[in-house]
Amino acid sequence: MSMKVFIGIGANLGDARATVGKAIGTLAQLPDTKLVAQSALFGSAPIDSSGDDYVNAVAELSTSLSATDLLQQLQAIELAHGRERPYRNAPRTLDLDLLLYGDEEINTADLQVPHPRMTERAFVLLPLLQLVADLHIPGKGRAQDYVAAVAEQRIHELTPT
Ligand code: PH2
Ligand code: MG
Ligand code: MG
Repeated sequence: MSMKVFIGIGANLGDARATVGKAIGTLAQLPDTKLVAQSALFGSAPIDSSGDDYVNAVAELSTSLSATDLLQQLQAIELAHGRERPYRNAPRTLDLDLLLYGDEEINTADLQVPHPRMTERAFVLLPLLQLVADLHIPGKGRAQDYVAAVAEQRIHELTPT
């Protein structure tokens, strides 16, 4: 069965903008998966992190991969882009977060879906809402209802090249 899935994409090391573009292309080629839509790219100040501004985006996929298989694929793509994890929230060449997997709530040691911090972050909410204005987040309610609380976070849509 195909699941509607949303992936949060972030990068703030190296040519972040190019990396995010390439990552979306790679997501589109995952087995048993289609790229349905992609948000604009956004520039955003690091939240609980350091270094340069991030480039962020969200991709919508339709996939018959299980959440676990998809997570493994995402981690493989991160590694292929030179991702290292020296410490929590360290600057990164590429971060791919499984935000939503259909309307499932998953709580295992390796995977929590919906992503536990997604409603606290403008760099997730704004691109997501571009794709689905009336998005409902399992266990949390309307995504739009969380936007006012993140209004102080610095973020802007990047102009297409
Ligand atoms: N990712 C983090 C921590 N902080 N800040 C911004 N602006 N964008 C991110 O993608 C990001 C972050 C942890 O994954
Ligand atoms: Mg992340
Ligand atoms: Mg991550």
